[in-house]
Order: sequence, then C-alpha cells, then structure tokens
Amino acid sequence: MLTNAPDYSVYLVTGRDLLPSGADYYQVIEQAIKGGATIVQVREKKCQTWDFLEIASRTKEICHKHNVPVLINDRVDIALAIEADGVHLGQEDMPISIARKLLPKGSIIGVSCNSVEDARNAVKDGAGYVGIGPVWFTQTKSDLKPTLGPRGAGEILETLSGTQIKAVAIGGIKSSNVLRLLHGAVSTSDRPLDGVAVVGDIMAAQDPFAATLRLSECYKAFTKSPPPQFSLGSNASDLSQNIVSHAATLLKTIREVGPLVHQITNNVVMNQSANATLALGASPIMATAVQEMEDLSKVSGALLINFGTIGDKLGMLEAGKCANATRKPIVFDPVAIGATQHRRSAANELLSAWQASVIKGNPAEIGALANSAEVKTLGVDSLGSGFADPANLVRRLAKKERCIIAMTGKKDWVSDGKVAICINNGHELLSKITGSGCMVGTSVATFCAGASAVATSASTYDDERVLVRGDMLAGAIGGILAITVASELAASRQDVKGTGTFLPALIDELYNLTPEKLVDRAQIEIFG
Ligand code: 3NM
Repeated sequence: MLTNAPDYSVYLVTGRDLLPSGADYYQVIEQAIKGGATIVQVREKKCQTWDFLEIASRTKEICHKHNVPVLINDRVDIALAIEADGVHLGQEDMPISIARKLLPKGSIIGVSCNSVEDARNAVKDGAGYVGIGPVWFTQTKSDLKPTLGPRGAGEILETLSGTQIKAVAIGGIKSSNVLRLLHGAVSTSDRPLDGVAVVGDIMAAQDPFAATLRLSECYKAFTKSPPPQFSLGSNASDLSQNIVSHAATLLKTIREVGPLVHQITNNVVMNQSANATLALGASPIMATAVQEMEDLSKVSGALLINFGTIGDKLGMLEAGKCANATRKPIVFDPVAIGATQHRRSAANELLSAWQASVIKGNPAEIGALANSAEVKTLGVDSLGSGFADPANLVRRLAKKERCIIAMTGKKDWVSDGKVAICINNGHELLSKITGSGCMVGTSVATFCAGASAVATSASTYDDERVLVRGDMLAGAIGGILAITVASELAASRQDVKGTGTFLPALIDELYNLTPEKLVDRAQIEIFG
C-alpha cells in the first residue's frame, strides 16, 4: 500500500469498453498516468471474478510503479485479494462500516453521492472521499441518477464544509468543460473540489497521454490562479473614485472599439435595447438560433441573456456555453424569475449549463435567486419596500453564484462577493417606461464588452475566472451609471414633458454621454 496522502486531482476511472479499436488497456493506463492521472479506480461491471483479479492486479502493478494509488470499484473481495489501496462504493454496494472492518487499516474508502443526504451519510459513516455525480449526462454509466450540474455539485460540496472528507466530481467531464465545473462547483465557504473523475475523456481518447495532460493542466490552472481582484484603493473614497473612473474609461473603450453585443432578449424591449446599444457606441445583434451561437461567440464582445419572454431556451443554453468557451462575459437578466415555476427551473437550468459574469435583476428577481421571501414579485415588478440589508444580500448571492450581482431599483446595489456598492443615481421616470430594467441589462453587457476588449488586448488571463470578477464589477457599475445618469440628464430637459418624450431623450442622452459626465454625476457609496 502507498503511504503518501492520495492526490485526487485527476482521477481516472477505467472503462475498457470505451477503448478505441486496437488500443491496449494497460498502455492506456500507463499513458494516462504519464499525462497526469493521480489516482486510478478499476471499474469492471461485466467481467468474471477471475478476469477482474487479473486486470486489477496488472493495473495495480502499473499504478504502483508510478506511485499512483489504485482503488477497486464495488468489489471489496478483489481489493483485498490484490492488496489495493482502497475501494469505491456505490450507494447500493456494501456499507462503508462493513468495508472498513474487512479492509486493512488506512485503506481509502470512497462513496458515490447524488444528493445532500447521501453526502451527509458519507460524513456520518466516515468516508475518505465522495464522488459527486453525475454532473452532466453521460452514456458511460447505465442507471444514471439525476444530473446535478456544477451548481448542484456545489450544494453537495457544501455539506462537507468543516470535514476532512475529500470530494471529486464525476459524469460527463471533459477538458472542454472541466473549468466550468471547477468554477461553478464551489461551496459558499469557497471550498473547491479536490479533483475530477473521468472515464470517457481519457479511455476513449486516441491519445490518452494528451487527453490526461489537458485535464491536468486545466486543474492546475484552476488551483494556481487566485481570483483576480479589482485594483481597490485602501479606503472607501479611493475605491469609489477608482471604480467610477474605471467605469468611465470603459465608455471610452466602447466608443473606440465599437464591440458587438449579442443579445437574446424579450420581444417587448428588443428594438429599444438595440437602440440603447447603438447610442452607447456598440453594435447590437439580436440573434436567437442555436446554429449561429458558436460563430457569434467568436466575434462578439459580450452576451446578454434576458429571459423576459423565454421562447429561446435552447439558444440561451448554447449561446452561454459558447460564450464561456470563448471567455466572453455573460450578463444574465432573469426577468420575473419568481413569477412562475417554469421560469425558476429554466433559470436553474441555464445557470447550471454556463457561468454568468453578471446577474442583473430587480429586488424580486434577486430575492428569488437568493431564496429570500422578503420582496415579492408581481409579474415583472417587485412589491414592498425592499430588503432590510441589501448590501449583505447582494454580497451573499455574489459569493454563492460566483459572479457580480447587480440589483436595480430606486437605489442600485452591486457586489462581487466582497465589496457592496450602492448607486444613488437615476430618475423616477425610468420606472414609468417599459423595459428600462432590460435596458440596464443591455448597458451592463455593453460595458462588460468594453471590459472584455481591454482584457483581451492585454492578454492577461489564462483561465475563465478573469472575466468573472474585477473588470466585470466595473462593467456592471458603468452599465448602471450610464442609464441612470442619462435618465437624470433626460428628465431635466425642457423638451421632456412626460414618459413619451422621456424615452427618446434618454436615448439621446446615452448617445451624448461622455466619460466626464459619468464621473461628475456618479453618486456611489461603498459598503466594505
Ligand atoms: N459514476 P464519463 S457517472 C462511473 O454519477 C460513473 O456516480 C457516475 O463517465 C456517478 O467520464 C459515471 O465517461 C460515468 O462521463 C462517468
């Protein structure tokens, strides 16, 4: 038995039936270990005991030659016979307590978990690690339990807070989605996964060495890069000046670069939102077909997903995945999420499929996402006097969703999970026209596209986390300030007599907005 503490980071689960034709199983295992597999589980569902013994024993020989632990799926007898380093048990397999009695002291015992309850039991039973899954659909396993998505995996991870139990995720994981998983499946206490377990992405690869190396590099990129931070000043006044001037610079960038802002939005506001984008100096494209998402993600600066009339869920799913893959910011506006069960489950599905950079909503929408009953919804509007502690609410939700939260209303609140910022700009006429909230979403997406343009030209990032914090905070603040400051300027005009003349005046003021006007009029407060 190996003595070092196991490294779960790239956890290979074997699957001989997935090997490409002509590939040699033992060579694949060795190549995977050379590529970076840190632990191997021998999983044989169909073979006879005699064959299983032979396969497990030879696999162990290869693993131990490279100082990699080997676990046996399900069969404690085989683990004992070949003196493996431990076992992996399913929920229907032998209970942990009995396996522990049978196996030598110090053996690793892991268990599959598909729910918070499974994980609680694993804690109670003293498992060494849990395998959380399936994260995504996979054909590798029959009798698949319900898929969890990164968010569901994060909730299960939460159960392990304060314990020594390690956690890997499994199910449909590939090098192309592993960062999405690692960033998405993090508990609110910031506990990350200890590893990712993979069958098909390695076993079915033409080059298992390269496939494992890719996974290993992704995992290392995740653990090495600390969350980028906005360059905060040392006190609240420095910080507010920094943020406002950064946001104002983004307006300049938007005017210089003219980024394409891809928007999937509702048909009530589409034309108005496109005009607001143009007025800010960017270029809107309101495309919804699944088939064009990949191409659009390559050329756009940011993606807005507003599900006001949720007709295009498939397009939204695909657009978000493509935006994550090309590291473009996603601004998600879950319009009226609290109004119907359909909207709640659609939002959950979308947020499980991709990582948003900014979630923007009114108090009822943000409250629904935060599971708070303090503010109720009436259709697309919020009811009541608001939250008792909005700073803490947005901060908590930003931490949970690992993105910027922008809650718009009479006062606007923005947080990156650490700092909470209150914006006191705006005019009441904004609440009297349709789609002003949606226009804020468009404006935030446009400013995030500006931030993305700066980040891309500086080439300072090496993983997807960079576009989720820092610049996105300035993008959210800039986007809100643009609309609210323009609303003040429009409302003060002689030619504005009411809501009918206010809307075109608002577009004019967006068109004429300058970085200087933003800086002069911004009224923001920082809550540390
Ligand atoms: N266990 P692939 S999913 C072996 O949900 C296994 O517990 C799962 O295969 C679970 O990496 C799974 O090819 C198969 O998707 C994972």
